[in-house]
Order: sequence, then structure tokens, then C-alpha cells
Amino acid sequence: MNMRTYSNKLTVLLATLIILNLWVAVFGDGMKNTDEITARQNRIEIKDFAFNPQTLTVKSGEKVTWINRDEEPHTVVSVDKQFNKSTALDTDQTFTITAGAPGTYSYFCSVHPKMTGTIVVEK
Ligand SMILES: [Cu+2]
Repeated sequence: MNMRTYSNKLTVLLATLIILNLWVAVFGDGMKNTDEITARQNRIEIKDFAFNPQTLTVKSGEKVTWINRDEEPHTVVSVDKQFNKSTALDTDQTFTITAGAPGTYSYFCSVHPKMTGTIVVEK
């Protein structure tokens, strides 16, 4: 192997390392963004007298936000008092909780008790 071949191989190796580093940097950021998007998507819309999605699975410590898209006021009340109840939410008003201990959180609207939903909190 002459010096020139050796130098070329070194260049290829270095270039590969740089590309790998860039890829990891981009991929790493991608992972972080995905987590942020997941966190932002813990959102339950209240529309047409229903919670949507009706069942939402989140991880303990994540936030969950309800937004009222109806013209009627609605509330969010935990059946087993696993979180503090909301005030009556006006149109486009939001209510946020932080998911606590793992388990199944059943909730309802105290104004319209037939409106029910579930949050499954995982570890
Ligand atoms: Cu309601």
C-alpha cells in the first residue's frame, strides 16, 4: 500500500465519521422533536358533547390538556378524584393536568354526566 492509497483511505474514513456524526445529530434532534410533539398531542377535544379521543394513553408525568370546542360549558371531573376538577370551560378554554400515578383515570362532565372519558396512565 503506497502513501497515496493510505491517505485516500484516511480521507474516506474521516468523511464517513463526519457523515455519521451529522446523521446522529439530525437523528437525535428528530427524536427530541418527536417527544415534544407527543407531549403536545396529549390533547382531548370536547366537541358535540363528547370527549375526543374518548380514551387517551399517556405516560406518568406528562401533561394532558382538554379544550372545549362546543358553545356549551363543560367540565372535567375525575370519578375517583385522581386530579382536581376543572372549572366550567367556556368555548376554546383549556384545562391541563399532569398525569400522576399509573392507572386508569375515569372522568366525566358534571354538567352533562353522560359525557365520559378515560385516561390510561402508564409508567
Ligand atoms: Cu358537558
